[in-house]
Amino acid sequence: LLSPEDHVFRSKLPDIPISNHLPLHTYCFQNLSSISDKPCLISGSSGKIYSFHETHLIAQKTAAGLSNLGIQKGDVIMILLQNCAEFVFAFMGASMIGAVSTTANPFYTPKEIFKQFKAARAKLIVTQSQYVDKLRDTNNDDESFPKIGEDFKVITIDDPPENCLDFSVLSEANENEIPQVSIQPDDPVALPFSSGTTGLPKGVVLTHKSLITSVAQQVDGENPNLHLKHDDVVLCVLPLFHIYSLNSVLLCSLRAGAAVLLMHKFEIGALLELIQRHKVSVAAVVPPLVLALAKNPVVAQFDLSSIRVVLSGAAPLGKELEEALKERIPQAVLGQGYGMTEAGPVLSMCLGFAKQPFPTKSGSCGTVVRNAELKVIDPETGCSLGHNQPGEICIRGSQIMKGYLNDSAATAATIDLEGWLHTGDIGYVDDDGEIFIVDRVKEIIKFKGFQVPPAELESLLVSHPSIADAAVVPQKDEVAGEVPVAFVVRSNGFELTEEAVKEFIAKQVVFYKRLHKVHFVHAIPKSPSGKILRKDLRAKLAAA
Ligand code: AYL
Repeated sequence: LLSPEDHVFRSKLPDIPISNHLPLHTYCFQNLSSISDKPCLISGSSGKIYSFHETHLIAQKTAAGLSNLGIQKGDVIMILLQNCAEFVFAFMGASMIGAVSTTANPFYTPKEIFKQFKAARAKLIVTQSQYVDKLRDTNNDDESFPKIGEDFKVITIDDPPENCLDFSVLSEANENEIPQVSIQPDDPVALPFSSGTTGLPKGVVLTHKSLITSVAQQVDGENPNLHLKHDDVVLCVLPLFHIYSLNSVLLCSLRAGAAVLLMHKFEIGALLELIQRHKVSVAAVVPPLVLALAKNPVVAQFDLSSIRVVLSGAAPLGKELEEALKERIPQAVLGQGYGMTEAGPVLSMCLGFAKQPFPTKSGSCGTVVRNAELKVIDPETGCSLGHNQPGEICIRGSQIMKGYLNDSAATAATIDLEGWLHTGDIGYVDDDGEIFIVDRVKEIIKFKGFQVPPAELESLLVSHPSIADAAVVPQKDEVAGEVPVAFVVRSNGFELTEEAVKEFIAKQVVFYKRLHKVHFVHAIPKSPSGKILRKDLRAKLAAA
């Protein structure tokens, strides 16, 4: 499968055997007997602690409960929750009966939730009572939401509103009633949504095998790339509905026997207080959080000496910011992980986090994970490049997605015939094997690590009667990294203000997809084949 001319980069760590023939839950709880009484989940808000034994048992009960409600192998449930223990029980419980979890942002608008719910063909939603109103069909003018209780079931983790069920129907079921199912390595277990290199959000099929491989690449082996210990307390403030936190925080901690401190939302004071109180030792963050930790004066009032590892990922981290945080938390190793939902998600991770660490450079996104191959290709010719030459990063290994849900064309455009997944990121590998990302050739805009798919905003914009054409591109932003801005062509003779356009979008999308600026233009630059010339628009912004 390897073309002889391919230049392939590998980890400095040797390949290891990976138990990716197991179901994900079996793998994650494989060491249960030796850590049974240790804290597994700590609720930041209530202080409640679930041991590994309890977490496993409640997940089993939840599995039985889901089955009692008619959920079968291959069925999809939607988890629409902020971080909480029930998220973990629902996800692991679904895995135990061969069901699949699609995770979504509870701040999504009804329209956004409905789209994902429908595309995933979910049968049940686990959520909080405050979000149930969004699931009622009165919210959708164009398409009607299926009916709660009739077409799908809704479980709430707090007092259930009308036609909804209490989470106890899951968590208090009889664990002996879990149906016997045979789970194959290639069966799906998670279905996050991502727009990938182009277009609208698509379901990313992650199998038991892909997630086990990814977790093992991080935390398994004699010298794990990300060394998590039994006495570690891992901060889980990033949302579990995003694959970064789900994989690198939750699944990795479960496997390694580390405790997970769950915070349902980010608030700097509460965060610092919890780090101090629970002696957080490993913190997974995104660049805007690094900014807060490095620059906010309130940080000086707290004891952060327990932190030994800070992992930043999901968006580029500025070198200066990295240096600034190092000054504040000098005892910690600060490094990056680089991931993409479709890649399972982790492509590379800082080798300074290893049990026997390697020296690393600031600004690097780490080294390709073990048991995987990475290459850098010339975007024009497709030829692989050697050290220090920037090109499109491609990855191959058992961790990558099986494909997009019901979209073989998009899958074929992302994973080539030789099994290489093309990331749409431009980067290079230096002489020490460290990866540096320098640009992005794909459309996606990253607001604080969240995906903003331009195609989604463009299709909303052109649905407006006074808009003839539109394009959305990223603009650099100090705090968020990037923000979406629009170029809009008004329909002949129509009056339309910037405020009206912003407002029109704002009421249809989650907060981070809101437009920060609207430029009215006479035409959108396009290639002869009709593709928006995004580079030209980005250049226009940079010049302004
Ligand atoms: P998605 N530096 C620069 N860009 C990054 C980085 C990074 N460290 N990490 C991710 N990106 C960008 O699907 C890049 O453009 O997954 C990439 O293609 O929401 C895109 O974000 C993917 O966005 C980890 C660490 C998971 C990171 C992740 C990232 C998941 C984000 C697990 O341990």
